Amino acid sequence: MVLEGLGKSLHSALKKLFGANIIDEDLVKELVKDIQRALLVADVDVNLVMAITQRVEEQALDESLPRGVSRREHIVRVVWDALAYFLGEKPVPFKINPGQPNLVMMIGIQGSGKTTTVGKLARYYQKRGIRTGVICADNFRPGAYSQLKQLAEKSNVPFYGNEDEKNAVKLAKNGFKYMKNNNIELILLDTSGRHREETSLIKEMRDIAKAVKPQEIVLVIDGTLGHQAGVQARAFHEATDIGSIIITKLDGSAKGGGALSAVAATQAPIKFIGTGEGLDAIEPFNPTKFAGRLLGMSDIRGLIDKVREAQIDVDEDAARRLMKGQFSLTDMMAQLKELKKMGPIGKVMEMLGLQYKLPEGVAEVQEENLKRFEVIMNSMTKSELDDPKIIKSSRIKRIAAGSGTSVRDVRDLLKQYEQMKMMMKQFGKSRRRGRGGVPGIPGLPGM
Ligand SMILES: Nc1nc2c(ncn2[C@@H]2O[C@H](COP(=O)(O)OP(=O)(O)OP(=O)(O)O)[C@@H](O)[C@H]2O)c(=O)[nH]1
Ligand SMILES: [Mg+2]
Repeated sequence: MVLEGLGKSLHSALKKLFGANIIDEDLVKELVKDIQRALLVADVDVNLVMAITQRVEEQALDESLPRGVSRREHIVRVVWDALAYFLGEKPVPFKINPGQPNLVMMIGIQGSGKTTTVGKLARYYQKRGIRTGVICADNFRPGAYSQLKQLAEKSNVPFYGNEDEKNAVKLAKNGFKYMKNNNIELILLDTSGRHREETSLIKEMRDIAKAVKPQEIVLVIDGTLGHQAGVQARAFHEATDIGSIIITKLDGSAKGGGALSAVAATQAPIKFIGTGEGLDAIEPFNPTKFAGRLLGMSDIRGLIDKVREAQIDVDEDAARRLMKGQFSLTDMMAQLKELKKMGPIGKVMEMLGLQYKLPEGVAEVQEENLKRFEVIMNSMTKSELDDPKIIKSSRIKRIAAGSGTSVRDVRDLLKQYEQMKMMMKQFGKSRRRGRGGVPGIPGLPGM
């Protein structure tokens, strides 16, 4: 995954939130510290880190919760929004006029990933039905021609290059002509990376751009630069108003968070990110989605809806009794109903990113079962409901007959009860040992 380290630590910060019993100022402070630590390790600029977490701190305990939104949901959303905000604006794809030659030119310092990115983009757009071609205007590095030629062949896109031509501007012009003659809609121009710094890079960009008038100029930045990437991005963004950015090597780089946030801070639009050496390792950059992925939640709406649906006012007394193992059949029924409300519980857990497996049987509370249990319980006395231990075989027979069910049905109910009681006891114990209960399952001890 992209930025695995950052994702993991942000995710575990949020997990704490879901596992906590009380959400107060101390917890938010702890959350903020965890987020700060995670961002700093990902090489996010200190000032940005402070700005992000200040936003979280200010809004997390905001008194006015929107109607129907719980504190937990609210905090998740605040963190998510803060990250997305600092990762940039809405996604902006390349503007490609169909049927026209659209020239997109790549620039970037040595080894930033231009040629690889041209290869990836060619494949990406070709697959989406846009006639795409690539031009090698790198007359500087000896291997450049064959590198791009091979990439083009792999994706079956037209290639233009000329190893004997030493003039980059001429290469670009001839290539453009060639592509136009072949009715290519998206023409990707690869340039040389002889530059070590921004000024010489920008000069060459101007020379070539003057000659071929690209529709868009893309600065390719190496994500392993961390927040230093911001310097390049800023110089570039100031020099052109048709510029966008692609950040490469975000796979496995501990510093990618720094590069992303620093570049976003310059307001230059980040259009794609490179996430590997392979030809398919490129994806459009969408700040909101990306922030969600970093938090380990791919779908914030889905998550919030689920959490909301599942939100239950927990009766504190009942919870306390449950944890002491004082657990009646009536309590069980209430719990089963709450569990059912959450829908497929595994899904909820997955969305919260928690790998917790409920004991078998508990998760699969079927509508039918619930109804049958209710019918059976209606034939029980109050003392039987409160203390099912006293239900031995003669009582079982009586209850089965009275409720029109079978002895086996009654035993099933009692079995389910025993299982659940055991589970409650275990949660109670693990909580006392400080491991928390079932994080995030409202209605079960552990909230
Ligand atoms: N892991 C990883 N490696 C990448 C990515 N993009 C490019 N690379 C690698 O980075 C190295 C340089 O990539 P190139 O595409 O040749 O870079 P360039 O900017 O064209 O280099 P010059 O033409 O010499 O300026 C190659 O080894 C690529 O495989 C990426 O997203 N992830
Ligand atoms: Mg190259």
